[in-house]
Amino acid sequence: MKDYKRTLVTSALPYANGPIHLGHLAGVYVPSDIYTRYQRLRGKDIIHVCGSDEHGVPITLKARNEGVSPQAIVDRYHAINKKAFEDFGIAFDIYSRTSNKMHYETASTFFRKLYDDGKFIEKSTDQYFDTESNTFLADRYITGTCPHCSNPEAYGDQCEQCGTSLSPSDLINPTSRLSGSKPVLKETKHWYLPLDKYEPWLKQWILEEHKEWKPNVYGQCKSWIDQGLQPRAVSRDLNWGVPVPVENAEGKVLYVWFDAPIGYISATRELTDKWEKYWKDEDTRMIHFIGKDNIVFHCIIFPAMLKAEGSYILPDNVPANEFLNLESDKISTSRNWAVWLHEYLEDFPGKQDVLRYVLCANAPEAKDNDFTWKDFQNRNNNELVAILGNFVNRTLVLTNKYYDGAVPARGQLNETDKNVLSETAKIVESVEKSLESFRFREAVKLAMDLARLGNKYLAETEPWKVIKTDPVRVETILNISLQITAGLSILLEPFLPFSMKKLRDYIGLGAAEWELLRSEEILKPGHKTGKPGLLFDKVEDEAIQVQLDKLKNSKAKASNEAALTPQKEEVSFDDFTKMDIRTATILEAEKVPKTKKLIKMLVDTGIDQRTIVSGIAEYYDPAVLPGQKVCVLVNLAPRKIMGIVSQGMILLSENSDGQLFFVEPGKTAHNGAEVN
Ligand code: B3M
Ligand code: ZN
Repeated sequence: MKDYKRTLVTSALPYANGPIHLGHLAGVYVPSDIYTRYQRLRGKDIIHVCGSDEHGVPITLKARNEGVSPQAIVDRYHAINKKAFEDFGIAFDIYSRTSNKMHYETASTFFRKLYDDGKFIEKSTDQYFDTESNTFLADRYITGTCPHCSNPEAYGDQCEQCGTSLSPSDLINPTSRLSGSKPVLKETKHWYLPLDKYEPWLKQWILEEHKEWKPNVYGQCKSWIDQGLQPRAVSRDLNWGVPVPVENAEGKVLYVWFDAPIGYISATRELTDKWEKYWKDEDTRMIHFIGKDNIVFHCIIFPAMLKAEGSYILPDNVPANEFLNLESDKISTSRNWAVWLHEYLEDFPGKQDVLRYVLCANAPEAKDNDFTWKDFQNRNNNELVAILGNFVNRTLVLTNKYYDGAVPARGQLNETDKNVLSETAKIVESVEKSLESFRFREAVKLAMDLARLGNKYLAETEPWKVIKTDPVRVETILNISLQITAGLSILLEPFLPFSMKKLRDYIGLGAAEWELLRSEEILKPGHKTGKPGLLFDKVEDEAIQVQLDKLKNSKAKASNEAALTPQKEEVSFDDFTKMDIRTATILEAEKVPKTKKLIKMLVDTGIDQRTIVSGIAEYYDPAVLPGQKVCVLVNLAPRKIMGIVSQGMILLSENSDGQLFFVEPGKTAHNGAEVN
């Protein structure tokens, strides 16, 4: 690898429309902080930039729902998230924000350069426009009927019932979420980055020159490039964002994913007037830390923007992590299925390092992984307390007991001593190699091996016994144990900054200097160590149960809110009698190909045998359905779903935990019996 003079580390800018949760930490911020802390300890010239991503439709939607301005939303969450990162020791050199002046100026200048250099395609297309609120509608602002499954509440970009991704023009009866009115198609001009033109260069730069990128990153880039790159709109008809800096562009802003990565540049400009040596000097190594959903933006779109602008360096590596699930379920803000950092600290005050440790040891580096509170408890109790805490505590207690805290001089080294010292050096080297290769799970396990080595050394040498017969020997044993203790306080600093600072205070060691790990003795004979405290304490079952109950309540509450919709408006008896509901039996059932949720059934309604399609594939195996008695609304107008004509609707109820159930008639009900 090239010998760079300096490193620029960026961490994905979290949207300022909600708090940070442990998935964010695991995916992006613990790895980027570990890497940056390590490089700083090695004395490298490195900066770490981050900040709030404050534009985009979700922020304007949240503002509308709360009846406040987008600025109020981003001000709230910028402050919450900035504090959460500080509380967890994520040591950015700057945590900026993209609604500030520096960013507007940086992003506008960047866009204008590409515009003036003729790098954009200008194209006018028809977009949905809400005449009542006089605004163009972003995809999420439009709902309508899904053409595939007839879900009446599908969004302009996706149907959440059958999972199909859509564009607004696919929707049947599109409706504006702003005014409820029917939007009209209106011509609008936007600027497009012709990614297709950069395809040959991206093929060479990524697929040929960066084969060392993590397989999950390289693979995603390859599949995007193999599918063929298309021009991508870099502006939107919105009133919240960086205004498009060209004439006659009122009401148009930069697309959030165009301006956000430029936020890394603006943050650097805020941090240092020497920002160009980080962004425009080939002797700088740029590394982006992100989650897998941001790979295309950081490996394809942003590099194409940088290449088009012409004066910037390109990322040398993008070690993206996969996703972390929580108790075997996807983390979800809307279902409150998450562990929010500020809430974690309320429940586990002072235990930031425990979460950092568990999220690193269990990181989704190559594939999605699962966080469980049981694993959190086990790793705290069986690793941090029983291995690391236990070793350093025994060493310091014995040093205080035998030498009043002073480091004893070592005497003649025997084979065991020599092995421990050479093993220690090997562990340090292996931790460095893992960290340099962004293998943080491996690195933290290797670092903890040093504590395991220390425990084994004490168990083999038994100073508490030997003290009676050979006190000189004990001086050597404890000298070596103290060197290992000091070594741990430096080696684990990137992972456990709070606890290792405490440990260095106990042993009277100042700032962690990585080079000390190569010295013969970190703590010299006669050096005074202090009174040891407990670095970690046990997490009890009750504390874990509280967290599990919290999650269970969230799930019940979320689905309860979903299921217990308020009573609908009153209907007359005549309205009801229009509906013809019959008892029926399912004869055949099969999954609808290319959908996640749909099953096609042949149903005997007593009147006839007919085909009905239902969104129940996530709850029922088609094989068990033949013979199932159901109630069917037989006079519902037929609907085409994924090309299948569905004649009627099988009545289903949704339980509080989101489970779907058939509304079943009595066992002896005949097919065709009327339900009144
Ligand atoms: N705001 C993070 C996300 O997709 C997105 C990252 C921007 S980094 C320039 O949640
Ligand atoms: Zn659908």
